[in-house]
Amino acid sequence: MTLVFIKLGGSILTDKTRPEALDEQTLHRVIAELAAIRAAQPALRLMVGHGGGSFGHHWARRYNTAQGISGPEGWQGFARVADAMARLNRHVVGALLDAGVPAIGLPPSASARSNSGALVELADSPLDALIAAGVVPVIYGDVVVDERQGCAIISTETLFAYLAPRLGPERIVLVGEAAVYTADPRRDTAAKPIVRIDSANYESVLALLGGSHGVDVTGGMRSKVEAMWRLVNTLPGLTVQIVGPQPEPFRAAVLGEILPFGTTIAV
Ligand code: IP8
Repeated sequence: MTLVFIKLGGSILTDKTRPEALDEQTLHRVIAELAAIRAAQPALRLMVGHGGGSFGHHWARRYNTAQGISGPEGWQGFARVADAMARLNRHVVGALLDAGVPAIGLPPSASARSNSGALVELADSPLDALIAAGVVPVIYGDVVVDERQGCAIISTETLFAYLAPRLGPERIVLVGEAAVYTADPRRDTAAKPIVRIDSANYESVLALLGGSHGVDVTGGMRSKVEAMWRLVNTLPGLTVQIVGPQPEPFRAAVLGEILPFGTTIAV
């Protein structure tokens, strides 16, 4: 049984420059592809995670939620971020159900705990049981209760990094930017995709990476690459693919085919 974790990035599901703006067309296109892959490969097990885009990041920025509870409005901000993320989750789960996929949204904030922003607890046994049954759990970057700072924001990549040793995926597919680039492709026409990140080039790639486009309180591409690099180094055999949402790269990444597009992170 092959398990694949798939992150649908907030940048493809939403317009990150406008608060709570869902990109319905992209959502439905990606979900239709996912449903087709699942129908063609009934033995494949999937867990979906999604980012915050202009739902969670908008409110988190407004209340400074990633830094913890800092003022009288802190818990209101915490609740607003959770509410917005649950709303985005309903859209993703609804699209999966409409496409015939038995999907269930599970809010990480219901069972997670962190310490100074580091995730220390998250219920994994319901996920394990659901995945084994062929159900597709849909988790997401969320607020969590934090032992020291009151609350924190945990990104989808951090949830995946916590769950990967416990659930044993073969691949992690991060769907968003088409690849990791040598420079910001929006600003620099000479930017080139980096096909593979491994021990030969990891340090030099990291030196090239900055933040992300739009509102992102969890760090952008650099922190994603760092987190995924740590993970592939601790879990032999795991590969991470970074691809865009177009059907061909998306399908190839989920099925683990050799990719002529995107970036592979592997040791
Ligand atoms: O977009 C953070 O998740 P990410 C979501 O996966 C929130 O980094 C709550 C802002």
